[in-house]
Amino acid sequence: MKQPPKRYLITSALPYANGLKHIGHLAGAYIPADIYARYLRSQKRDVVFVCGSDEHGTAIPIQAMKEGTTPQAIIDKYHQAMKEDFASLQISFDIYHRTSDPLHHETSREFFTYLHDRGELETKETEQYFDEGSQTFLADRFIKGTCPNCKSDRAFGDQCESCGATLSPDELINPVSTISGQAPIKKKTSHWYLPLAKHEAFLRDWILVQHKDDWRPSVVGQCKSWIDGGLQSRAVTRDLNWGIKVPLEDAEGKVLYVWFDAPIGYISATKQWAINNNKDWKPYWYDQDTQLVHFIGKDNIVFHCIIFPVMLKLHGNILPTNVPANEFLNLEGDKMSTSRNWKLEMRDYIDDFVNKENGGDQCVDMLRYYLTQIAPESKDSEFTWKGFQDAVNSELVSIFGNYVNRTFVLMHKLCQGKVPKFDNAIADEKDIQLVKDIADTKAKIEVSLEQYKFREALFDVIDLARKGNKYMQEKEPWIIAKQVADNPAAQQLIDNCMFNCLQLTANLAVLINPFLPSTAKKMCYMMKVVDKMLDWENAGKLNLLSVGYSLREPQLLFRKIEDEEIAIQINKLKSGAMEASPKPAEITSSEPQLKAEIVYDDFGKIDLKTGVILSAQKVPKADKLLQLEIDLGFEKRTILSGIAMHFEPEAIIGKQVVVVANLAPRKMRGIDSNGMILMAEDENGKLHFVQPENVIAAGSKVS
Ligand code: B3M
Ligand code: ZN
Repeated sequence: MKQPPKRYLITSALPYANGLKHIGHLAGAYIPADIYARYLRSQKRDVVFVCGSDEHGTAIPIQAMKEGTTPQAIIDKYHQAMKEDFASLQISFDIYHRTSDPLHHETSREFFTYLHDRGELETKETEQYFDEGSQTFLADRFIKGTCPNCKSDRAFGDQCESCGATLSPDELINPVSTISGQAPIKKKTSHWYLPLAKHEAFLRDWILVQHKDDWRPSVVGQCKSWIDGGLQSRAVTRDLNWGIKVPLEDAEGKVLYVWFDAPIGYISATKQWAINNNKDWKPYWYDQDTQLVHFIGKDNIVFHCIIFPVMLKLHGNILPTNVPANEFLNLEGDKMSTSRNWKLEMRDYIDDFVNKENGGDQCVDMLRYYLTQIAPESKDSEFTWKGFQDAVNSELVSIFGNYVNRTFVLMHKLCQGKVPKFDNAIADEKDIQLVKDIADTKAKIEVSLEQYKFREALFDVIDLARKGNKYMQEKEPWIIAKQVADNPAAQQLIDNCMFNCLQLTANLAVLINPFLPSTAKKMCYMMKVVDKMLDWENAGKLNLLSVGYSLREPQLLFRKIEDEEIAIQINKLKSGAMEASPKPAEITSSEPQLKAEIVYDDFGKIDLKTGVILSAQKVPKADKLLQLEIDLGFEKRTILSGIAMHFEPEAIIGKQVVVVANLAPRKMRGIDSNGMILMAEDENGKLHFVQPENVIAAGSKVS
């Protein structure tokens, strides 16, 4: 067997302190790293897990402009908020640092100076856009113009917001400064560059040969296309007044490029951790027997696999052992996007689930569970609220929670709440198989985790609980219990079964611990054992609970997620996105289109009443129709309405509506529709319910 490394340094991408982070980030770079760190800690390995806020780069001053405040206020606010959110979701960083810290500035300047003094950087003079109004060079993001590709005027110097094309400032048609609104001029400026081409041979060998089999294919593939595409020199400095000042005499107004200093943030975080804990940080960055693992999203691959490793090599540091980058997580059928407000922030989940009365730690574990189960390890994956509900209700509740609960209930009922004795003499094949399953599962999970296959590992834990349920179902101790009065010897069959079920429960706690730490803790409480039992070496043992030991009453490990909770979330997501959708710049037709005039009597013939939607369901083979059951106060009606493209059935239950109550019935798809509900259509073609301002009795007259 391969000797494990002496120590591990685990990093999660440093999130920009320019806004709250969403669950896509969480699933990509934080939960997997946390599982890995917890797993290694449970093996008593030497592990340091570092992260922190990325507080430089143009993203920060841009956010400050948006919020009408200073960059400093922005980083202070979001650093604190992100730190809290990670803590709420039990991401167990050993340190959550920040790149505005003086220790980081110093570490980054030292790094730059080291490379500079050894002649590893080159300087180049280029012409860049300069804003005379504010007397500053303009970073790509500060230049706006017309997209050469789609002709939209929502294009920036780095990317077009309309068509997504990657741009350089020179390609923009009619560029203007977003700071002054003026057209910028071109001005000469010089910068320091990291000449990557010089290191091509090293990168080829290190990634494409040495790591071709143990890194994820998508990571190796992306690196290969970068290298094959020709490695350009990368500027490591910028003209900007926010960031780490370039530590040279002739560098007025220049700062280190954010992607130069941010990964160095891993080093400064390690230093700060060492100071806090009275440890030496150096072995973590210099000793070859350290396993350095970067957890990131796929958009950060080039920085962590090409640029930073070159910097590390030149600086004499160790290189990452692996960079398990994840793909993207989509949300309810669409890419997550801050500008379109199509996202689920960690904070939203914390507020709506964790901080609720029926929430707490179990809801943390529910999210951790689902995000691991759908982790985009090899391809993009998708978060849906229905999927979340299913994962919780039919796996955590019905399989894992149910197994543990049944075991406890039965041991209290059939074994007086004490761990019974196992009699080997009457052990059968099923007993032997269960013991084997426990050992096999442990071994399998270890292999998966060492290969960063978290989905698979978690599946195997649940699968073991599934096997436990099956074992218990087949043994039927509750049936045997009926025979004990006539045949006292039958009790031993029950005892054997419950002994195994209990030892399996203890094993499940050890195995689930890296993934769902609160659940494991709760199980320890129920079993009256100390958390030390969760040490990984205990997995596979069958004596974790001693014979005769009395255990507590069971607690529910997971609650169910109700349909209404899901409906509320889907609604929230959709209405949030609606608010963010761009309003048309102008009303196109000047004359509103009106139908021919009517007299009052015409209107008086229409009977309008308020109602409440009692139920809603899709009509088979009719994309647009929902079948609604409406309470009109004096009676209930079935009404078909063409709103299925706009609302999820479960999201509109309980809504007040206005109904044309005396409309002649009409048959559609074989169903009688008795009336019509009124809807308003907005400028984007989206439908809204026409409804009374406040809740009033169903059947109220509308006129
Ligand atoms: N802040 C980009 C990102 O959040 C960047 C990561 C830095 S990791 C050193 O995607
Ligand atoms: Zn475009």
